[in-house]
Amino acid sequence: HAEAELVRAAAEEFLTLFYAENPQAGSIGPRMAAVGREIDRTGTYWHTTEELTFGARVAWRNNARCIGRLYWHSLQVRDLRTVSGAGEVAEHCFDHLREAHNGGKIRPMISVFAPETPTRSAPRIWNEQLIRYAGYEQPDGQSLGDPRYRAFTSELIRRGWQPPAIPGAFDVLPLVVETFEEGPRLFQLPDEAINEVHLEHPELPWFADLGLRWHAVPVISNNRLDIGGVSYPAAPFNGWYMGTEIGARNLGDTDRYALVPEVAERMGLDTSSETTLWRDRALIELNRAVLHSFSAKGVSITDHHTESRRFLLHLEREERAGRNCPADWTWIVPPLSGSQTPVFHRYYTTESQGPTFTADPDTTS
Ligand code: HEM
Ligand code: NRG
Repeated sequence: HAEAELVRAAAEEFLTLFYAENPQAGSIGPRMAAVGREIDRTGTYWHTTEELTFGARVAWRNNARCIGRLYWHSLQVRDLRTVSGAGEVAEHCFDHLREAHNGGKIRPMISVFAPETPTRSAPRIWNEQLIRYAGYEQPDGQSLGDPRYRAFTSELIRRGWQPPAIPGAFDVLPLVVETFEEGPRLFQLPDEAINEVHLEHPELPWFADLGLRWHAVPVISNNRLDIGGVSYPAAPFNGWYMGTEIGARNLGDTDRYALVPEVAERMGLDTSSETTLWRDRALIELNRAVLHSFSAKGVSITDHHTESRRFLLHLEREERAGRNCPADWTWIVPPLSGSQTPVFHRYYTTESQGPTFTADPDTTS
């Protein structure tokens, strides 16, 4: 029927790409026939480990929002497709955090859990990332923690999560794994899985007293991985941070930690007029603190100038390989000093191609 025909067409397109880019895999004919029969019988098919690995790497290579794609070929793929119980999924996510952190030398990695099939629904991770900080609205109306996760935090509390006795600005939320059989279940992260960097500034001694920190590894867990007609809703992946993600956006945005006014005040800047550019100056020091602290602790991080150059190198390589490389200007250009980076001064093609990552909307917000 219609559904199976869509799977068949997507499978054919993917296998054609796989065999074109992997000549050592031999000829496509027998595999295409076998996949066709498997789809006839079951409505879906099981990727070989090589196909899964290639598919995940190409989904990264295809993501128009990611500036870090130069290293797409180095992605390590953990094949966890036989894992579908909530407790097991959670345990493997914690292992992922440890393995990806790798003592600070972060390894780009993806854990692929059971696929969606016509007879069995796949596990799902509710959290946007494996590590996220709780957001609270306090009785006096003030916000504590990460405001972005206020609704999610309330939902978790409603479902039985107990925040620390004294709530803080950086309380790690539990992981929610939902399966058809078990429904949504909450799992507290073990301490060893949570690696964080306390923020200090290379020249401003008072900066450390702000008590700021951030987690070392961003593991995005709400993106669906689609490869050749097979969908993997739970496929958390990570690379390392670009400093601006933390220093400019997470800590700087007015609807996030909104730290610019406080930093400006501690710096003794003249905030009486916008024309002193006190916001810009404070934001720069926040970002210097992030890059400095991660480097000092030996945790992989990159700055937006270096990453922009690498991205253009990636584009050149893709072009030379005869491939289309979609990019979304509004996501690629860094939120700080955009025009000082080469990625600002040009346009990109945007048409999307599979395999893909797709951001699922938050389950609760
Ligand atoms: C988005 C950098 C690795 C897939 C982004 C963004 C940055 C970035 C700066 C924009 C984020 C934002 O504005 O919120 C990097 C760096 C990496 C890396 C420095 C280091 C290796 C990876 C890996 C994957 C990946 C390993 C997947 C296998 C994505 C996707 C998005 C994204 C899907 C869009 C996320 C969304 O829609 O919210 N990346 N990335 N990236 N990256 Fe990467
Ligand atoms: N801005 C988000 C993370 C988005 C993806 N960034 C990466 N991805 N670097 C934040 O937590 O600030 N990655 O896979 O490395």
